[in-house]
Amino acid sequence: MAIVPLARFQRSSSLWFLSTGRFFSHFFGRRFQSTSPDPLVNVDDCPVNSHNEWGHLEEIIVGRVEGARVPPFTSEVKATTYDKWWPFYQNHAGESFPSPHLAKAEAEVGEFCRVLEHEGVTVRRPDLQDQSFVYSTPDFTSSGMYCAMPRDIILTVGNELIEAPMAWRSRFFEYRCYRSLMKEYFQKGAKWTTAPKPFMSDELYDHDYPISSVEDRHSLAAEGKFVTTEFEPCFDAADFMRCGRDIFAQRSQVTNKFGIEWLRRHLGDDYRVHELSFRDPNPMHVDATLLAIRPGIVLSNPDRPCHQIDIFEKAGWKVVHPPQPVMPDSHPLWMSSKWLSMNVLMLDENRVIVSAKEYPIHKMFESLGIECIKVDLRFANSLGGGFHCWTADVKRKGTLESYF
Ligand code: DAV
Repeated sequence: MAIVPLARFQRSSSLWFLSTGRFFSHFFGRRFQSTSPDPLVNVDDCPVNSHNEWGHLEEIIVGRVEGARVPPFTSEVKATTYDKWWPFYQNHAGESFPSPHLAKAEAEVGEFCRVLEHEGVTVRRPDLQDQSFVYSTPDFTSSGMYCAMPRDIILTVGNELIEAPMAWRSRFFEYRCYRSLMKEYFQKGAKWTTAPKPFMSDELYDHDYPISSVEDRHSLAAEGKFVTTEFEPCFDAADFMRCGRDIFAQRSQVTNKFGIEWLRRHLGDDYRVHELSFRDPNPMHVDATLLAIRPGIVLSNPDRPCHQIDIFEKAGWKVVHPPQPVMPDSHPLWMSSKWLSMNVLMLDENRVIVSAKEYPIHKMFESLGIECIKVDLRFANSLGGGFHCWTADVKRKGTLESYF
């Protein structure tokens, strides 16, 4: 539905109510339009527009490998990483991730960008900043990490870019890498919001939280206990899955209820923000656990059943369990599980960018009538993300719709 420069109509025509989507939204309670920060900017031309995970992709931000550093081994890093990697963090905090590995990752991400461009997608990249810089706030001292995973920090909701209030101290200044892009998109008509920046003081963390055994973590997660407290809002954008008017959120190690409530109130009545939970001892980012790939189909990690999957089933959605990943144990994954196999990027409802070596999941997509575009991102996976994590939506075709 076309979006007209509303402010101009308001000034010049008493027929604006009938002439615009406001007529429809008034009677049907659905959002067919948004306002622009500059009334002279026509939001039809807004460079930012993405309501879901599957609309035809036109523009995307892809993260960068260069300069990635091992974060300090803080409570929140300990709680969200596997114990086999704890000595790696203890011994290499503040150093570069191994350079030969990063060189291979950079080549893979470069190829990923070329494939996207070949498919007609405009690719944008963040600015680099020196991640070795040690900073102090009134509450803590840390060095940085990277700007590899835009999905964690940028939540795109319609014409709005929201900078997420992430919970890792090593990510406190990560937003700076995206400011050139944010300013540019704002100038061209996007809405730009930064969620309340957390202090990240000691009160935000349960410093006694990390428990090494998986069983202990299961019971803690089931009791709703995580390394982050409810001291102040925090969330990573990757803990939210967008399906038009319905947005699904996960309370995780880095996203608290305060953060989910902040987003719910910020988005207002046009959206329903649902909180989901999973049988997962270590939840962090929902996009290797649950991922909607087109209207009516959601991928659900078979190792992490969703306690509220009936929301999808009752709405007639098909719940598809992807096959087990085939990544060898020998390949280092410093920040994630092997389930990056389902962390895919939809180019549209019928085409997916998927890991070249994850053969079983190719068959699954093909059986759903979805064409696989195979790209190898294994070395880049080591930094904690697949195709979905390595990107943030800027523009997809489509309008705000309801699928539930
Ligand atoms: O292992 O499920 C994947 C996403 C991290 N950004 C995991 C985490």
